[in-house]
Amino acid sequence: MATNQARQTPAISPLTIEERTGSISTAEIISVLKGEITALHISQAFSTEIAEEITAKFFGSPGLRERKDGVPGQYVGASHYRKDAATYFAEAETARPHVDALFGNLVDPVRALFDALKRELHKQGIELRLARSEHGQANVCRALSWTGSGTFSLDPHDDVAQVLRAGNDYELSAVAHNTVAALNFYPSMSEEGGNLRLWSHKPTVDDRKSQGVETTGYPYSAVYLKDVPCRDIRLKAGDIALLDGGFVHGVTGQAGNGKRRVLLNSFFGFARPDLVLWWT
Ligand SMILES: O=C(O)CCC(=O)C(=O)O
Ligand SMILES: [Fe+2]
Repeated sequence: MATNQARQTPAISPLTIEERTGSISTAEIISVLKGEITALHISQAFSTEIAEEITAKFFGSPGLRERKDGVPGQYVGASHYRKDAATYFAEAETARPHVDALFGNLVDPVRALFDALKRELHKQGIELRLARSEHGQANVCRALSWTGSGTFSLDPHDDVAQVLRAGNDYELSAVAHNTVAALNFYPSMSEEGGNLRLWSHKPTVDDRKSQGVETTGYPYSAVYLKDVPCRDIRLKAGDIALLDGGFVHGVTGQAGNGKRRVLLNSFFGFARPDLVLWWT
């Protein structure tokens, strides 16, 4: 029997969002990783100087590319989305000098967070490391600027489908059964819009099948999400957002005639009780 897409009713899961100003702590990161809270928004989490350096280096990067995988955007770095492990890790190796160059000679705040989390998890008997294969290893982050126009500059999606369907040649597939945490640093923000919108819904495999997004988790239609409550996280340059990527989320349309929205993104999660993997 063919499934009627509009008839599949999304189950509602409550959102727990914490928002504050200051420095992110490893305890907060671990609470998202363990699925205790849905999202964390830290305002003014890193300096304007670093934000401006990353933004300038991103737009001037010789490694800046247009996405060609059906998601409108520009990027520096590598995305595992819709790629086999050999292709992804080879791209990660090639892109590494460009990712490293985004920070100029300033200290990379994503790596600083990674190192702090690694130390804390180590104390708890848990290893944190970059995902790897015989073809290479993941980078600490990738940089992105979405170029979709209309209601969303990045359409509603979840980050789990791409992990679940990453394929057996990826060690990170195991993380899909736990929380896939998505970490975003925002070096630049459009004057209006560009909000991170979260819907009160964590799609199952059946939900994805009904929407024809089983392997990608992208994009969920307006009809499907129509009766699902949502909340917007309003972002500024210098903010960090950390979320459970299993919840449907997207980026609202952007306006204003100046600044482009840029983020640094990474994913991480438990592959085993004693191992957390990190990738992009
Ligand atoms: O740009 C954002 O705020 C969200 C990015 C995102 O959801 C993703 O890269 O999967
Ligand atoms: Fe996402």
